[in-house]
Amino acid sequence: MHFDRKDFSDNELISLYKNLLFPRMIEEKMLVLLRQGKISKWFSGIGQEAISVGATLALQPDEWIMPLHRNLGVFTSRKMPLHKLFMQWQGSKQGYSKGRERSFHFGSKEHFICGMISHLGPQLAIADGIALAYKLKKENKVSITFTGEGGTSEGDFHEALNVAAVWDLPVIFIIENNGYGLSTPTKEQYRCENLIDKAKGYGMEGVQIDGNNILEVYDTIKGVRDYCIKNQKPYLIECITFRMRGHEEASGTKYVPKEMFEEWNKKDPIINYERFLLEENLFTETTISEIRNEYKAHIESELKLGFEAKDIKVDTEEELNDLYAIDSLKVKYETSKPVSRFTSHVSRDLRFFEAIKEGLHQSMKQHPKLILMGQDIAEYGGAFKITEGFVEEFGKERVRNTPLCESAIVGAALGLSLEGYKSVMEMQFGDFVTVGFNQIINNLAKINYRWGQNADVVIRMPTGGGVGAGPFHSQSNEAWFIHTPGLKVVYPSSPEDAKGLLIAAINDPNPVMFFEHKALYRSITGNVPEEYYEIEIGKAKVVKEGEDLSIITYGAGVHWAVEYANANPEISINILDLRTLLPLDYPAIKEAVRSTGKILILHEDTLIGGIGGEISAWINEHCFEWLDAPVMRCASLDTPIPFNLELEKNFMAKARLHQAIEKLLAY
Ligand SMILES: Cc1ncc(C[n+]2csc(CCOP(=O)(O)OP(=O)(O)O)c2C)c(N)n1
Ligand SMILES: [Mg+2]
Repeated sequence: MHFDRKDFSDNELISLYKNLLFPRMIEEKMLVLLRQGKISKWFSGIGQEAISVGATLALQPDEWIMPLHRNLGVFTSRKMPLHKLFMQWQGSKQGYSKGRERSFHFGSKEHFICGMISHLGPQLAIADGIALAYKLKKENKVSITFTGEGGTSEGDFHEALNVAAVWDLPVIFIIENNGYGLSTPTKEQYRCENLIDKAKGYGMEGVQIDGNNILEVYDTIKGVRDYCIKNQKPYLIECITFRMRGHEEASGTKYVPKEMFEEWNKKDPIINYERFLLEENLFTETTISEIRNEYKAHIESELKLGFEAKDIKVDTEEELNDLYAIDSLKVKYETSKPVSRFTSHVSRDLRFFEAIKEGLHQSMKQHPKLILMGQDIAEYGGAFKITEGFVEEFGKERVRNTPLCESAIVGAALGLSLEGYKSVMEMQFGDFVTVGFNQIINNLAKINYRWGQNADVVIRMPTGGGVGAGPFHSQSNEAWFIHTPGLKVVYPSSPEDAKGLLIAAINDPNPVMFFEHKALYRSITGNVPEEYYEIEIGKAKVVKEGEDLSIITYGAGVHWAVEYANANPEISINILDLRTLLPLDYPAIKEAVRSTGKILILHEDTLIGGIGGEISAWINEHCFEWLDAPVMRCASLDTPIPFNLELEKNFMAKARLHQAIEKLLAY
């Protein structure tokens, strides 16, 4: 292994050595502890330390890193206190995730480390968002993100690299090619000769380096960092290395030919570098022993501290409270009203889409750090023209057309949030959320609970049918998100609510799925205040009072219910518009039951697993005494949504509304 010291100072070279040695010594100690049954298993980075360490040291301490499961060297090189890391690995409350996350699946804002989720690839696009924030702030910084060679097969890899290239983002993508993805060798993972060849395909520069040579890694990444900042471009680096232990400790290495270990043992990053430093007379064997002894003592004392962690005291309230970042629900509406309502009393009629547009427009003025992202939202104005004229007013930097890649854009939105930006992403159609699903469900929703980082992101979801758009432009998929703790799900039915709720969603520091029924965009008109105002998330609204039965509904369902009530004035119908589906307004639901004793839950979503089932169960548990009939549901057919208008009409819940009301009244 050839080491080129270039013009690195002696101190720099020795410091690199120490940083390289430290994670190795920690892991060697952990192997002992594992055998003694004192800690749980983890993913070993033995043999690959030069990459984590070199990359981290090549950056400034306030540049974000997106490490993965094999990157202990990132955590140690960012000088995280070792005892706290031990506490983390033991699942202690005093670790970095209050005992909620395992091994390396946690982050720390203080150390500018973003915690991974198990799915690996999603880390990559978060780096895009962070780099975008740096770019917008005109800061001379890069973000750096890791993937194994296995992870390069994930779609996330493609999307993240492509977005970084198209948006000219200063991101360093590091591939740690260690020969295996669990048991899968590279020849079963990809067909190109070298992964670095992919850089060209994305229109970015790339280099393949010896990942076991700390000087090569450190020097290359330092240079690449300068390149990325100066040219405002991403860069791909493939580090060739080898996994010296099993996929995770205790999982074995039977599938790896013995000769490989022999070969790579000779390339050990620490032993080779040590030899080089001895040859350069930078230190002696005695210094090495001194350094080792010092670390040994440090590790022992930190371990002792780590094992002093107290047992977890389970506190259900704290568990639930940490789901959301301090939010509008808890503080804003109870203590003060920072966002006024109806002070000027000036209002006029707007169509549903115009109200959304106005809410978005006023929010862009209110928050200079609000970024809009979506396909065709800039010059084209979006598929539904919600953002028409925005790019002219707010510029290309804040109104961003995206490539066709929902997953990376949700990931980038999260990255923006890490750097203090708000973002609204427009799904061109709510149906396409499926290809951004993982980032929403597993990253946005869970991150605050996992390690206290909020995801200040709103995802606008043009939703629903009734316009003959067929199975993939018409779905109601709100129930998928209602089942995901950590998200908020908002679904307005009137122009006034749409504007106020969208403003509230953008002000809310948590991830909000904002459903906009497409059929309402241009068919509904209503009075909308001109001013900037919020409608509280989590509060339902009585649309119409009545005594014979209550219809609990939302979205298009509200209009079906009102239409029905108007056409049948002899029936006194109470209509409750939920407006927010997560969290639900239980007191309002209770009141709807108490006031009529007969409940029909109406939604355009299909029946099985729809929110109607959840509300019905809740009423059954909490309002049984007030019921005069079983809670009934009226929902769409449990089929995909057909294209033909007659078939679609029949599919819709509305087709069975009359029947459902008759049945309930007759009970
Ligand atoms: C989406 C997804 N599929 C499968 C897994 C299971 N899994 C965890 S790590 C891993 C191998 C990863 O290989 P590579 O990217 O080369 O990283 P390495 O472990 O070699 O560092 C697999 C298959 C996962 N975590 N996520
Ligand atoms: Mg691998």
